[in-house]
Amino acid sequence: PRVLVFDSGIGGLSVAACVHRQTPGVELVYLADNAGFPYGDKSGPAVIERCCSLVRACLRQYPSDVIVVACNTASTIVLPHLRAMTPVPVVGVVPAIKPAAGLSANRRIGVLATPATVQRPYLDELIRDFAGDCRVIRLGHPALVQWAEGLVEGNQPPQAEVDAALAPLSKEGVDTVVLGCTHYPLLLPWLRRSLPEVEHWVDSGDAIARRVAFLLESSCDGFSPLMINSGSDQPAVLCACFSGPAPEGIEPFMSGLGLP
Ligand code: DGN
Repeated sequence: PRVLVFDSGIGGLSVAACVHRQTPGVELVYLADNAGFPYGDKSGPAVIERCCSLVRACLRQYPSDVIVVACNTASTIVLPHLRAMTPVPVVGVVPAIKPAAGLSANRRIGVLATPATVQRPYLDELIRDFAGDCRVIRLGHPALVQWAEGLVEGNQPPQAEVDAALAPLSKEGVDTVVLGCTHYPLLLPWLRRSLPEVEHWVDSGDAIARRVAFLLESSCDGFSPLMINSGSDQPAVLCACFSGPAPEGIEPFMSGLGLP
């Protein structure tokens, strides 16, 4: 089986790493639209048009069994359009409000995402439906994705600026933070240093990986993640397709994530 994982840059690799851990025999095709990065400052229709045409082109070259939109910013708007375009099952990412509400002891949750995601009505609905009695503080910061992308070039995020960016969450005393952008798990060491009092950092990678495993089991004849885990030493294949020039540091960066 083959899974297409898609993001505007390297952020979706945090999700691809979870899919790889959960179903190691599956071939992963990673589509990084680094030419279109970042999606956070594009209009909704522009993001929809871009995602649909890139995924269509990528599926032609790499027919896939499941498509993962490993980008919260895109998932808030493109899923119905992709589903109308292809019969291949599409899995999107949403900020993990529900698990965070289950974990927070002091009932104060931070949602860290791109400025576009924090403003979308979709997030209002998730909070209304799943945050329960928790107070939710949203923080959209434009620089965090840029710092995560900089890791590919070997640039370390500036800790003092990360501290300043996260200060509103520290002020509110949140004990749980939702990583509502797939780039942010890549920044965890810096985020933890900024907010050492936070007990739970919650992202959606493992939940997405479980959903992908379930879809593969029901759609691919004879595929069982358990069988592949124990019986196959075939490594997953990772091909990165870039719609612009591939950043030079991408290969060692991918191996750092445990991807071949
Ligand atoms: N990784 C994307 C997300 O989860 O929202 C953000 C990337 C972007 O283009 N802003």
